[in-house]
Amino acid sequence: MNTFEVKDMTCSHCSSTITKAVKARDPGATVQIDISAHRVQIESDTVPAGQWSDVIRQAGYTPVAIQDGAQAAAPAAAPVRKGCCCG
Ligand SMILES: [Cu+2]
Repeated sequence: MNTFEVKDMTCSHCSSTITKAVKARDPGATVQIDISAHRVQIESDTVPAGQWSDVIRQAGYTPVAIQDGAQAAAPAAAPVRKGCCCG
């Protein structure tokens, strides 16, 4: 299980963009998104855990990896661009 906090994911458009990006990388992956908590959980048997933050970043969002049960750390850098028109 890979868990990310994605602060710039703010609506269902954002979550569908991220879901599509994940499915494009691994059609068999399971994606669980909680928009109000800005959480993305990805389960995949084939893609190494370290690659998912890049997948989310390339979709235009700013993921912060979360250890199980831990609080998200502050993002290392400001977002390159806003992920969505609604932000
Ligand atoms: Cu949005």
